[in-house]
Amino acid sequence: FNTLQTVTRALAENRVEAFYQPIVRLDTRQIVGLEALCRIRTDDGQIISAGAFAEALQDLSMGHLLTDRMLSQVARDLSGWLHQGAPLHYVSVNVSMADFDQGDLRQRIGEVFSQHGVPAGNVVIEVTESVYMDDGDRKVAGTIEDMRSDGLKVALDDFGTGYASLTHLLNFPVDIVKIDKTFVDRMSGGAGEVIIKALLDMAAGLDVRIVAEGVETADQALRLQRLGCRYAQGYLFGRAVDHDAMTKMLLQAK
Ligand code: G
Ligand code: G
Ligand code: MN
Ligand code: NA
Repeated sequence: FNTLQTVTRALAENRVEAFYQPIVRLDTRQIVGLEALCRIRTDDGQIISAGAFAEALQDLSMGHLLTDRMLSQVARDLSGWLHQGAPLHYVSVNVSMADFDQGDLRQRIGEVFSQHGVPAGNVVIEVTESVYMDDGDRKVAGTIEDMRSDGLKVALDDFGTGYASLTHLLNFPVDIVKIDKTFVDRMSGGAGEVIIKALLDMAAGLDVRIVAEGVETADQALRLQRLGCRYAQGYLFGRAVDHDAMTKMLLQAK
């Protein structure tokens, strides 16, 4: 399995695809947003998840090609869903350091969504904590500031996995913080719960929205809700599915 070769072929053969995982309100379980996750469909119809080609997503010469593919599908899909009146506030797209290094991320995003008539406010750009950590020259910080002034929303992904997580919130103002699954996993044990509580208190002061990730059990959902967490994502609410399956789900919820 040569990753870059597999991905190059998949791009050429149009087998790179955005799947969508729901992000819900914990109290009503209504879908508020979707996270777009990159998938490859093999010749025989199998689905390869992004984890298996993470190397390509980070690659300087290939990462932006995958991101462009994701952005244009997401723009088209989101435009369709909004026109059909789907009760959906946003779709979030993951970007990597390779995208920031490319230098024209802000323009690429702006163009593709305006081509499809999608307002910037319906788009969330997810940036992982590791990208923030590598930003010595504040190039990422500058791009994020510009994107937010364009009306795009920005989410800090995998929050809590790096050191100095709290410092990042001061240096990089964002709209959404996604609490990493590792804290949700350790919630019933105690420590994770304390940390989530502290983050929620801080969020209230900073005017950021918190999304808990990787929620798999009803017990976790209940504990999060008791702590005052309003939004969550995870297998309990749904896995990532393709455009057609998500369309059915959204129109059912209408
Ligand atoms: O979907 P999955 O669990 O396989 O994702 C594994 C990792 O790949 C996650 O960290 C996720 O954020 C990342 N990922 C998924 N889709 C994309 C994408 O389109 N671009 C980037 N940069 N990362 C993605
Ligand atoms: O790094 P990021 O948060 O973007 O990663 C999202 C990844 O987490 C995706 O690959 C998605 O498939 C995976 N994921 C989403 N919900 C759950 C969950 O409830 N449990 C587990 N184990 N993985 C999840
Ligand atoms: Mn993400
Ligand atoms: Na994450």
